[in-house]
Order: sequence, then C-alpha cells, then structure tokens
Amino acid sequence: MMKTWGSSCEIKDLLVEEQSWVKSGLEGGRAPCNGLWFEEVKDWFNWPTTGAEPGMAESPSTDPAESVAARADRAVVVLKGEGVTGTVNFEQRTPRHPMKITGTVQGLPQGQHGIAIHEFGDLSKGWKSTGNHFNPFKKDHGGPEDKIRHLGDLGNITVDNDGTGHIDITDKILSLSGKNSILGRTLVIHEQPDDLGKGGKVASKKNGNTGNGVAMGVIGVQKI
Ligand SMILES: [Cu+2]
Ligand SMILES: [Zn+2]
Repeated sequence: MMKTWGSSCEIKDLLVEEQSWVKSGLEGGRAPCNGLWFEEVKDWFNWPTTGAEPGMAESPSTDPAESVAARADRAVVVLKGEGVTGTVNFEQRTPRHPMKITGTVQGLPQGQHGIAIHEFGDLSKGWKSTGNHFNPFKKDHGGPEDKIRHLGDLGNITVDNDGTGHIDITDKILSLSGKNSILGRTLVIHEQPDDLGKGGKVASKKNGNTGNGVAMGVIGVQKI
C-alpha cells in the first residue's frame, strides 16, 4: 500500500525529488506535492519538528503572470546607515529551494545586532516607515529556527572589533516569489541584539527588543 503524508503527498513523489536534490548537492528541498520542507525522506513522516508550521511554507505559484513579473532568483540590498555600509545578496535557485543570504556590513559597533526583514520598502522616514517585521502569518516574534516566528526574523549578526559583520544565513521559509516573497521589503540591522522573543520585555514578542534601526536597504531584484 502506498504511504501518504498529509492529503496529497505520496512517498514515491518524494523519492524522485530527493534523488534530484541529492544529485544537486542539496541536503533537502520542498516537496512538490505540498511545498513543505524536508531534509531526509525518513524525516518526512515526522515533519514538522522545527522551522515552519504547516501552511507557512507554500507551494510555488502556478500563476503565469507572477512567474514573469514577480519572480527572481537573486536579490540584493545595499545597506546604508550613519557611517555604515554593506551589501547583502539573496539567492534562491527555485521557489522550492532554501534562501541563501550572504553579505558584509561595515561600520557598526562591535557585538551582536538584530537583523530582520520589515514589511515595507518605504524608507521615506528611515526605518520607522518600514512597518513591523514581515509577518504574513500573524505570529509572535521569534528566532529564525523557531516554529513561532515572523517570516522576517533572521536573528543576529556578530560584528568584530574592526566593525565588520558577516551575514551567512540559510532560510527555509523565505522566498523570492509568492506570499512569502521578500522582494520590495526592507532589510534592517538594529542597534541592539535580538532577544529572539525570549527577553521578557514587552518588545521581545514584537521585535526582539532590538531598538533603533542603524543600517537598512530595500531588497531589489538583481541581474543574474
Ligand atoms: Cu527590525
Ligand atoms: Zn520579528
């Protein structure tokens, strides 16, 4: 008898997809039948334990208009702040792949700084016009590995004593298309560390009590 997971997934679909991911060197991928992430076939039946809740990860859009107009494989942010510069690149090979976020920022004080994607790409009043953290699923603030998190929650970056911070994040929920798309939103680096929702302050569950934004930029489509 064919094993099923959820309403529409069959293990045979998954095995075929897994083979192609193994060949491409990836450790996992999104299932074609429902868009959920899995790392190994054996984990499929236990999913989810960490990361997205069911429904947070979505299947790629089949709308042809969207596939032309609102899709990209790469995006870029040029970060700006007082004495702060940086560039961050986003790459997602297909809507089913995880997002790789890499970059460097210079000119920040040494230590940890919260980093998050805010809802709007409106910098007319600096970070204050960028809205709250991108949160289409109406969850509380959390850490990037938490089941309960804003989509925009990316945790912290560490800045060295020379003022340089490196960003190297792989995220399984963010996308460059569809409802989870981060295109046109703002990447904000904050003054304070992000307490990942666990700091016990009023702001902890809202934004990790990160204080002001100190470097920011709008996430734009990048030439491939
Ligand atoms: Cu923020
Ligand atoms: Zn948040």
